[in-house]
Amino acid sequence: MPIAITREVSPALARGELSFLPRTDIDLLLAETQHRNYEAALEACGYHVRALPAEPAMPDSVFVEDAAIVLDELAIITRPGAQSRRPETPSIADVLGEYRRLVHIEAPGTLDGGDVLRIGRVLYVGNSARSNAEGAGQLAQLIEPYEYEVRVVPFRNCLHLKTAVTQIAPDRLLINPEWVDAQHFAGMDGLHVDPSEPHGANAVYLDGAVLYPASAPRTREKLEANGVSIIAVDMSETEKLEGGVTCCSLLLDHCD
Ligand code: CIR
Repeated sequence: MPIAITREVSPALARGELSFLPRTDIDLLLAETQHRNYEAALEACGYHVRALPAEPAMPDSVFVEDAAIVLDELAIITRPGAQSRRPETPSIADVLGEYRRLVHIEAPGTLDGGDVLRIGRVLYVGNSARSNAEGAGQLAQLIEPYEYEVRVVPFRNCLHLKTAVTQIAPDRLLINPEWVDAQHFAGMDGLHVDPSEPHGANAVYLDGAVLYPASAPRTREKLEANGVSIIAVDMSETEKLEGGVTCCSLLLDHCD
């Protein structure tokens, strides 16, 4: 059965890192309810959810995606670019070690999982304030024996590469063309977000459906008109901390 690793919302969520958005009030109870609904949506899609306990001293720890990159053959434990987030990785390594061989990004490399978009055997790595060239280089060396390759992608004006682009079908991306250029993704067709929904490019591509934020209804209409089946989730509170739908889980699709 496929597994989704999640972590309960930290009571300190409101003190999380912010790079591009102004700080606004967080409704913690609502954030917890929304997170449970997100987990329920993953369960409805066939995932067994393993929810780690909340970490009161780690405000951004609900965003488990940044702590690791999971491939079928191994998992890479990252070294997050924000110092405040580095304590998040050991507990993720503990649980991932039950399912995968583990390797680690080491200093001075930095890498956030949100900057890594895997399409087949290619891992596109965003060149960001969180993920440096050393981190991307280490990742390339660690996965090369398994016949994966890394391609570094420049982007602008948002936190992570996957804020700007994610996969929604075998050969199709959902993309904000203001933040990343489609030409970096050879062989992929790009569907543009509605210009009024710049954060609408972050979607979780599941078998047969796409988990998608309720905050981007116009882009959702466009997706549905293009035959994409949507499971909508309201993530308004974690979105205030620059998190999207990909950020709150690590998905392990092959768990024999
Ligand atoms: C941060 O700045 O690190 C958090 N406030 C948000 C992380 C979102 N993670 C992601 O997009 N993968």
